[in-house]
Amino acid sequence: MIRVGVGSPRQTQIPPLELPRYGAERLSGIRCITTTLKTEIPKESALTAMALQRLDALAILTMTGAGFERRGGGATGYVRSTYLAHLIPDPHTPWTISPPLSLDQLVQQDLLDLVEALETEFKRSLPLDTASSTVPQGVEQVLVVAVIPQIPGDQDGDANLAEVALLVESAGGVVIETLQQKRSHPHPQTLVGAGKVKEIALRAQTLGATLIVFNQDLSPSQVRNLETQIGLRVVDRTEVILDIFAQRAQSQAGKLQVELAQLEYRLPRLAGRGQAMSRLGGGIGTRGPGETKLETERRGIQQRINTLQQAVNQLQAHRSRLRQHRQQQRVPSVAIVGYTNAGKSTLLNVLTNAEAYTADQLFATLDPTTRRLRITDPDTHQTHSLVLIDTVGFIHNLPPPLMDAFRATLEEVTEADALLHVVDLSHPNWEQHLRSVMALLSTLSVTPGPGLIAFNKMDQASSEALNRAREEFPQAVFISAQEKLGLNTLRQQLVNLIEYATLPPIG
Ligand SMILES: Nc1nc2c(ncn2[C@@H]2O[C@H](COP(=O)(O)OP(=O)(O)OP(=O)(O)O)[C@@H](O)[C@H]2O)c(=O)[nH]1
Ligand SMILES: [Mg+2]
Repeated sequence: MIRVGVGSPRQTQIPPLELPRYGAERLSGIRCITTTLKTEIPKESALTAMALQRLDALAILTMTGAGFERRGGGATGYVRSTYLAHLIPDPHTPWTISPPLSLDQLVQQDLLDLVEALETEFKRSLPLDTASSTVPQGVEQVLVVAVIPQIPGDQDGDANLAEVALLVESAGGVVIETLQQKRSHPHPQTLVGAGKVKEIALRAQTLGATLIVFNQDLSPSQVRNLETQIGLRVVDRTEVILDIFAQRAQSQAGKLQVELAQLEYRLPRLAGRGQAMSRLGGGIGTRGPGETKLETERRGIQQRINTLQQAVNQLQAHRSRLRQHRQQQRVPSVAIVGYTNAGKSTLLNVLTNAEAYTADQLFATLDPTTRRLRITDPDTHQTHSLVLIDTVGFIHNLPPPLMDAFRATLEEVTEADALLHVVDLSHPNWEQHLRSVMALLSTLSVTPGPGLIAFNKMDQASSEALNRAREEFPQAVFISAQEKLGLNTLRQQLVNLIEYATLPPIG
């Protein structure tokens, strides 16, 4: 097919969405010939356009001729010299340009040979785990874009980067690269500036990314603008979290709450998503309610949201009856809370021989698990009985639609007699995690009972962290759920906690 465009290679570039996609080790099969009046070597913008379209090659003909220059083109112009540019697997200068060639020399180039050789080189240069041959089909290849707000003295930036990567992995994707940008003011249309958008598009093309994840929330129009300019699906942190939740939800109640959260988040984001961006294909940000559901008119979705809201209300009422039943039996309850991946489910398992799912991923647990725990006092031989509740973990900036949809689950926490706050002391950001959990707890409508902090994973914690935690939280217990360390002290403290929590009011 021959496509004729008027303008520079950048202006006449084929829109990213229309380009064929074969992955990072293949070229597009498109060759482009461009003419220019200038004699100097091709401009960077033309070469960038070549890289963005993954052109097989770009032939540049520099034209000259008296009539040509005076009358603005036509038959009197002739080719002065030509250049042949093509991509190479080099992250810094991803292209190379030939020395000036005569037209005859250019015509003699064997482009098929060149393309074949280049594709072999591209394949060889890709890191092993991203070469398409080793990546199972359907695993999202993610380019993470981290916009770091420029706040003086902010050290949380790096930690948040690691967290986005963990979120992507927990959703089943592979992070192939992270691009960072420090920005004090977000760009209203695209969050990052135009230059950065181009860089993202270029890197995504070069690496064969299938999805772009931003570490910050994007407005609906920002998503649309970015998708058109980059030519790939773009999702934000909240979508990734919603996706993990959708994958983890096992129970009826869990699925119900996830669907509600997703619909509430997506309703304002529905309008005008291009056909090519149809979410039918699967992958991160596409699970949960199906595409057909999302395409139904807003009213339909609003009705579904209403129905789900009612179902969640019923769930709330049902859970509340269960709790009342427990209270009548006078069994005190302790909710295990903490940042996601702190080791809450592992702790429940070692204390009660439960078989809750544990994994080194974020949001492994979604549905609450409740287990009876009996503790015998070694001195008095008196037996205390309590109910331990393990539930969904927290994360900083937990998306508001999730907070709302999961109110029935979060109530298990707020209605417990006491809280056991598990903190992963081996995590470099344990203090930030602890603060985030405290902050989230304080936003819940019902104030939870007294709390006990258990610093977990002390088998892997640094001595600095141990000392810091001991100094700042002298009342806390130090445990390793995995290595079963400190559990007797914890049991004793739990007894003290429920005795304190269930003291009859004075007077
Ligand atoms: N080294 C070490 N690892 C632990 C310890 N306790 C738990 N882990 C590991 O930490 C990871 C997370 O444990 P989970 O029990 O699933 O954590 P969680 O708090 O329930 O996490 P979510 O349900 O995802 O919020 C797992 O890989 C556990 O094996 C510990 O004491 N030491
Ligand atoms: Mg868990």
